[in-house]
Amino acid sequence: MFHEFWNYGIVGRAIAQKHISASTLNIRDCALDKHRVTDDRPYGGGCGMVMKPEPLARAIREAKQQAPSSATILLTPQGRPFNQETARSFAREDGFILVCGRYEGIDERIFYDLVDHEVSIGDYILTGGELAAMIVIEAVTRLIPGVLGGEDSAELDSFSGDLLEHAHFTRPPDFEGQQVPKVLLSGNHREIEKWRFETSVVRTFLKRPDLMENRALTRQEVELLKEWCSRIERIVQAQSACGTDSPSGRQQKRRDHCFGGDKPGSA
Ligand code: 4FV
Repeated sequence: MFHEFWNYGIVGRAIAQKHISASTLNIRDCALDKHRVTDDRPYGGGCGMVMKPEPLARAIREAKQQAPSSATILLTPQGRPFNQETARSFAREDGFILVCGRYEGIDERIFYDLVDHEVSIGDYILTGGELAAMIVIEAVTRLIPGVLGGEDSAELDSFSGDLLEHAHFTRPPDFEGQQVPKVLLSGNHREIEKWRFETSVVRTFLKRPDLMENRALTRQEVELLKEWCSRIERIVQAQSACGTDSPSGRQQKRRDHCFGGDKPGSA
């Protein structure tokens, strides 16, 4: 699985340009018995198989010899959720050893002194840790200085700040009758930045409010939300003023890209 991965895309380019080095160690090559067995039935019974401790321990120790300063990370659903912050912290390290399990799991005794961290890419079950390892490697490699050319910098990514990315548009200016927001064609970079900031805030507010609830908001964000609150307040006042809870208002379901509409706050 890694053979292709090491020769493809951002990771392939980063290896070719020597921004990173990467290698794999097959755990089965560390199984010394005639049939090179790496799994066995679980003590206490039950379905599925468990990864045996001996080949895995030998493999991890072999990897630690090759990379003594690297922490050993096991990909497991029981791990700490992997996110951009984790990726940033890993990118600050010299390197890391990723252990990709298979079967129901690995013998618990491996955790005692051979695994430094457990990381999960999400609350779902994979057949093996390989894909999870690739996700971690890709996310971290993008943050290595020099890997992403000038044209796209990781700094602008979603989660690089604490907001989702603004809406993106490219040619044609008219796609099936849908226009690109005029501000983006204005060349007025201050207005464009303002629009992009506001669309990021509204998208985050609507799609991932948790990203705003669990952190201190910036002064700019607070001001914008207050401005929206007062705008919404005015609308509600106006509604109650004309005492109508107009059905038309309700039906009026505005299919609005709400993230791409002309006025950023037109959510
Ligand atoms: C997983 C995850 C994951 C569990 C048993 C491999 C599988 C099998 N790893 N985030 N979610 N691993 O499902 O990291 O050994």
